[in-house]
Amino acid sequence: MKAAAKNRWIGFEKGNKELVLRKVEDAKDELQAQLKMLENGEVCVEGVHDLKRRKLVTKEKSIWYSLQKGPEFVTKRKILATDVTREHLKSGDWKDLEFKDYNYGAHGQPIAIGYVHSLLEVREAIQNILLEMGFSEMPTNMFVESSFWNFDALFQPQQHPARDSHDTFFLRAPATTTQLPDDYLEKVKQVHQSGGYGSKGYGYDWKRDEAEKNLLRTHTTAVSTRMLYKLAQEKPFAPKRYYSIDRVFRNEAVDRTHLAEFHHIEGLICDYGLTLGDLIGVLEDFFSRLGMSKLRFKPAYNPYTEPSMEVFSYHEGLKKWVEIGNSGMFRPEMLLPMGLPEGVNVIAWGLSLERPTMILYGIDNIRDLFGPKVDFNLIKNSPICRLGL
Ligand code: FB9
Repeated sequence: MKAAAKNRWIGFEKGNKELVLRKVEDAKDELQAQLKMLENGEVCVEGVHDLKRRKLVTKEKSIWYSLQKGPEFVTKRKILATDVTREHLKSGDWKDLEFKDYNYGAHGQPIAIGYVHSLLEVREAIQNILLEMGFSEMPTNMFVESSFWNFDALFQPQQHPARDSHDTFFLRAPATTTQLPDDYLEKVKQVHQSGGYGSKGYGYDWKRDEAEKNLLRTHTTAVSTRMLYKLAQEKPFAPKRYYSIDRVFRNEAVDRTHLAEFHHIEGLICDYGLTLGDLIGVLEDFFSRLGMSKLRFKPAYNPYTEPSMEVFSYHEGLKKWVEIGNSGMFRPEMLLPMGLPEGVNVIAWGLSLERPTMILYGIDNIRDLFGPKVDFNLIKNSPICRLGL
């Protein structure tokens, strides 16, 4: 009824639903017709949608392929020879052999070779830059250090927050050291307690047993103190350029860019009359060899350097200013108790090895680069480091 009404075959009188009126002489049953066409394999496109809606038809997709013999069609595959073997030569059937074309694009057999960890690639590049700049490496083979060389000798006060176990890994055994140079230690105690050398010191009660506590070094600046103290004992004084690149340990929260250990890169120059200008100059020289030319310097604070500066470089790839290190002039309260001559200054700077490696190799998470979760494919496929080249 509804369909008939819809197809205007029938109609109703106004207000009298009971009476059905004939509207057309002969009702052409479109639907019927379409179903017939379908049976004969003809499709009337405009009707299909309606037939589908009425679930009278379903659409099925079938793909047909017609196969013809190709120009190379053979019934027995011809094995193309790839080598002329002794047998071929002996049998003489090499004459009618057909050879496979050379595939010049073929990859060679993967050769099982060792892969240099990208950190070591960058380490070597930075080491070569420092050697070219006349620096010589400091011995950094002692991860365990005393609080004395790691903090006190750097004029870092004993109640400084970095000196508690929240930031520093202290050793349970051997918990303390006994090998500290007494006379020098006395001078360090004095400068902490009551100053000298133009400084008023910190004015607190300095404790030897605090300085004797063993820890995992928090920076390779601990090695710089040892080397500067040793240099101060060598008379006459000779200017020196030293560098260190090795692991340091900090009890820090691990996140995308921080682990509880990283590689600290440090450079220092010890000579008469060095100024902040000399420091800026050597920083520009060093970082320009690392491909970072546009530098900015921001005043900063370190317990052992005054003045101190954070160093920033505009990174074209990242389109932003990146903090690329820290630097400063070692305080007289650190240098003079060592016995370095008046007028000798030490300019120094530091950065990490992980940060440049992550940026140069596009590594987002430090865990992929260093530690138990290193992604070996990342190491295998890492291109050689072209720094300073
Ligand atoms: O490496 C750092 N940034 C960096 C360096 C190079 C780089 O190269 C890219 C190819 C372009 C990119 C980034 N930083 C130092 C800056 C920051 O990452 C900082 O957030 C993290 N710092 C570490 C310490 O974190 C607790 C990096 C590490 C660092 C900081 C300071 C020193 C050493 C390492 C120092 C020092 C110092 C100061 C005065 C005298 C002597 C030593």
